[in-house]
Amino acid sequence: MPLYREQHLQHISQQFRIYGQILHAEPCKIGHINETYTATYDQGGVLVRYIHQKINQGVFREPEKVMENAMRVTSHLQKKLAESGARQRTRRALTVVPTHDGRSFYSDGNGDVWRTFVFVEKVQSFEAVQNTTQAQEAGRAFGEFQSLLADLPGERLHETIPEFHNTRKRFAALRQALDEDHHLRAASARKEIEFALAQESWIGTLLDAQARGEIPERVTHNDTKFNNVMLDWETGRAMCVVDLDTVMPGLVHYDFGDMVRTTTSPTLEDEEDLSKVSMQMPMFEALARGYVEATRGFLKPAEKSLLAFAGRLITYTIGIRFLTDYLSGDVYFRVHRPQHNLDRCRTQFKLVQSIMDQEEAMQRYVDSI
Ligand code: GN1
Ligand code: MG
Repeated sequence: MPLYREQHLQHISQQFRIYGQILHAEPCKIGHINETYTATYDQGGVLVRYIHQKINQGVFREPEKVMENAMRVTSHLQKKLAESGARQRTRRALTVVPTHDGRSFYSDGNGDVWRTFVFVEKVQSFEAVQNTTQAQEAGRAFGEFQSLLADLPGERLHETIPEFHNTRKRFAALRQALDEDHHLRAASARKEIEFALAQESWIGTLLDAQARGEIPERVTHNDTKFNNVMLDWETGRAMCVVDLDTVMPGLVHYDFGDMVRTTTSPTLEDEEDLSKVSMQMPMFEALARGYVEATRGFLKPAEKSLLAFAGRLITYTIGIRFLTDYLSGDVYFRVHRPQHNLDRCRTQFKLVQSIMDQEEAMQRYVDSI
C-alpha cells in the first residue's frame, strides 16, 4: 500500500470507536466496486482486526441511505440471532462500528465516505465453488438471511441503486451504449451483442409476474455472489454473508439467480476457456436444497416455480451489464486486463446457454423438494 494511503488510513481509523492502536492495514482485492482494507489493531495487548471501507459514490450515489439500510439490517439480524440464542453472533452477522459521535460513517475532507465493520475471524470466501457442500451452504446462508429479514420492522428499505435488477432497463442501457459506441468496441463484440439482443422476449418475465401480483416484493440481498458467503475455516459451514450495500426491496429470484450464476459452474466469473463453463446439476441441486430448506417458512409456490428461470435471467442480466460496461469504456466494474468485461460477458452468456439447456430438469428438481 502506498505511504499516503497508510497515513490516510491512520486518520480514518481514528474516527471510529475502536479501542486500540492501528498497527498495519492491507488492501483487500475482492469485489469490483468499493475500496476495502483489513486493519490490525493492538487492543490491550491482543491483536484485533477491523474492516475499513470506502464506499464507491459513483455507484452508490446516496451513501447515507446505504448506511441507514445497513444499520437497520445488521441490528435486526443481531436481534434475531440473540433471540434465538445463537452463539458467536458477531461472526454470524456483520457489526457496524460507529464513529466517535455515533454515526455509521465518516466523511473525510476529500468527500469520501468511510465505514468500519468488525472483522469476522476464521472464515474464508471462495471465488469458485469447490464441492456440493459449499453450494448447499451458500443456498442456506442467503435463504436464512432472507428469512431473518422477512419481519424487518419499519418503512420500506431505501433502494440504494434504483432498478438494480430491472432487466428491461439494463437491456435499454445496452441498446444505448451500442447506439453510441463511443469507444468503437461494438465490432469486437458482435457475437455477444447478437446473443444479447436475441433474448429480449423473456427478459421481463419476473417484472411482469410481479406486476400481476403473483410474486411479492421482499427484503433481499441482491448481490449473492458466492464470494460474499463467509465459510468457517474448520467446519466449512456458512457463518455469515457480507456486502450489504444492495440489501433492499427485491424479488427472492434476484438472490437465487445470482447464486445459480456463481455456484453452479466450476469456473471463475471471467474464465476465458469457455469449454470449462457449464451449469453442473449436482451443484444446482445442492444449492436449491440449501435454499428451499431455509426459506420453507415463507417461500410461496409461485416464487418457487420460477427459481430455475431466475438463474437464467440473472446470469443474463449480469452478462449484459458487463457487455454494456465494455462498450462504455469500463467505467463501472473494475477491470484488470484489456477486454476484461468482454471476457466476463462471454462467460455469463455461455452459462446462460448451459442453464437454458438444462432448465426443465433444474426446475423439476426444485419442484421435488
Ligand atoms: C459487483 O460487490 P461486487 O464487486 O462483488 C456488482 C454486482 C455484480 C458483480 C459481478 C453494486 O459486485 O451487481 O453481480 O459485481 N455490484 C454492484 O461480479 O453493481
Ligand atoms: Mg457488491
